Amino acid sequence: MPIRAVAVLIGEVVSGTVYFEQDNASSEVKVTGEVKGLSQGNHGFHIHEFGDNTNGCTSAGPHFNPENKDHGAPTDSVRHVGDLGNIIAENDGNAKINICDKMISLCGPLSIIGRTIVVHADPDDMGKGGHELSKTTGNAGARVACGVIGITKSC
Ligand SMILES: [Cu+2]
Ligand SMILES: [Zn+2]
Repeated sequence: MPIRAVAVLIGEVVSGTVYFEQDNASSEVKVTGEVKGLSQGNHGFHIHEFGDNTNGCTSAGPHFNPENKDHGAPTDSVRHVGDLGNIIAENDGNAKINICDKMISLCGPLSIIGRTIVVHADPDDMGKGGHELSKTTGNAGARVACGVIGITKSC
């Protein structure tokens, strides 16, 4: 039976809904949904460590990184588990999400359930921008919306 999860993203201007689906414990996770209210272009999109929004998206902590690696692109072998790259907003400010990721999981030690998904103001440079923050955050700037990932009904 597939495992499903959902996050409702809330920010001052930006909002959205993100769905996660995994067929079984060893299969990739399908990430779909929509985020609106963004500026046109790329926006960093990550799973952060904590499911804590008590002080807004800041309380979500750093990128989910249980294997203690440098920040990278989703396709890199050296990456944070939480590194999902960028989502792309069209000129209407809407970004459609359609990602398949082999690293995150909805169960086991790499589970993202109870953690936070964050959308950033700026593009994620995937660790290659040469900025002092490239290897930790991808220099993706402010956290413009976030939401805690929770288990949802399976069908
Ligand atoms: Cu982030
Ligand atoms: Zn990262």
